[in-house]
Amino acid sequence: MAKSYKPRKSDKFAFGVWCVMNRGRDPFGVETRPAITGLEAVRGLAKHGAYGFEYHDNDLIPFDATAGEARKIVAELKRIMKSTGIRATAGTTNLFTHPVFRDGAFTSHDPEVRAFAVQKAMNLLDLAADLDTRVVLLWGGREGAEVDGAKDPVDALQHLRECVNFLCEYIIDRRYPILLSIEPKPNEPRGDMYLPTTGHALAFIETLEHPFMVGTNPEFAHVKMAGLNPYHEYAQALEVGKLFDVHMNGQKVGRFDQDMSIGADGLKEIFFVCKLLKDYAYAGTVAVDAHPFRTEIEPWDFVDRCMCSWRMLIEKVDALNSDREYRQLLGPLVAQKGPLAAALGQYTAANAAKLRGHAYRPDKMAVRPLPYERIDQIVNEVLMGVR
Ligand code: GLT
Ligand code: MN
Repeated sequence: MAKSYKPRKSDKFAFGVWCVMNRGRDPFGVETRPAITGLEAVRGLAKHGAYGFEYHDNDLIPFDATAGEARKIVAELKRIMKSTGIRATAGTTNLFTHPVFRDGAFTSHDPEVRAFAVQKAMNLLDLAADLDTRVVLLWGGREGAEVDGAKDPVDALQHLRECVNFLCEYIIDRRYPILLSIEPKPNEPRGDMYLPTTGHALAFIETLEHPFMVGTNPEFAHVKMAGLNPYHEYAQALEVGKLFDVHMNGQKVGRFDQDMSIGADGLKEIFFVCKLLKDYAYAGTVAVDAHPFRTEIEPWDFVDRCMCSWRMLIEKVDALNSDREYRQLLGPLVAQKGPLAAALGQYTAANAAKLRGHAYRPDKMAVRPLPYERIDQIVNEVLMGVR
């Protein structure tokens, strides 16, 4: 790897430990990589220069571990964190693997299943507080449906709201400095999942009792599965101060959840996500949620490559933002001021009269230059390294 693209702590790269632990199993084939434990994954990530790691409760502590076993694992994890400096940047509760969650956790019909899910999430919040994790993700892996005759989505959303409200109160009660982040996904593993996009998550958050405690972490692959534009999705969360984390990867549009490396597909699209985060000084972690190709025997080329690609993207963002021709073309378009722009800023009777009274010339307005072919070509030239 070229030296200048090595990760720096200031890049704030984080990886899901589950990404590194992923063994290449898919619906048609068994594992192609040997098992590694969560602790080994954390150690490896630290060695490869990651700033942080994200974890599920059960990536670190097996579902059926005793309290004593859990204590031992957490003690060892803390030792690794202390000696390497790696941080536990985000945590989450696995509410999708065990068959008890086969028809949802927070959206199950069964109140005992919902209560068990909330208990598991409260335990995860305790662990997160202990590890100084500030963001806890809510990815509703099983929150969805295949059979619309079997579940009313209004009921499901109400159950979900009740559980998230409960967890917010728990965080407040315990005085944990933790924010919750909803990760939207349109489908897979469920036929349809609740809160399928960033917009759905943002609308839902506003209906909570403590909306300020809850944000969202869009995932590049999930946005592309829905056939939407990642730049726009991330922007919508960022614009309202709700971009609490980001999950990055590569993905072909409309496919199953491929979770490929950053840059493996959708280079131009992820370039614009990178530009958004840079342009608006996003301060959170850049978390990779992907897995090595099934053809890999071990995960570390994947880890290095994702961080390297992101750093190259940052370099390209800087190149575009400082490109003279790009600035000359774009500058005048975005910086148009004048009395009409000012009047649009606030409704008053006088401003409405101003807008009404202006002598518009739509035929003239319709032919003002918009040099978008040239702008897009400059972007491509920057990305292809020929400028
Ligand atoms: C799972 C999923 C991810 C979520 C993780 C958090 S687990 O791998 O594909 O997108 O972020 O639970
Ligand atoms: Mn994710």
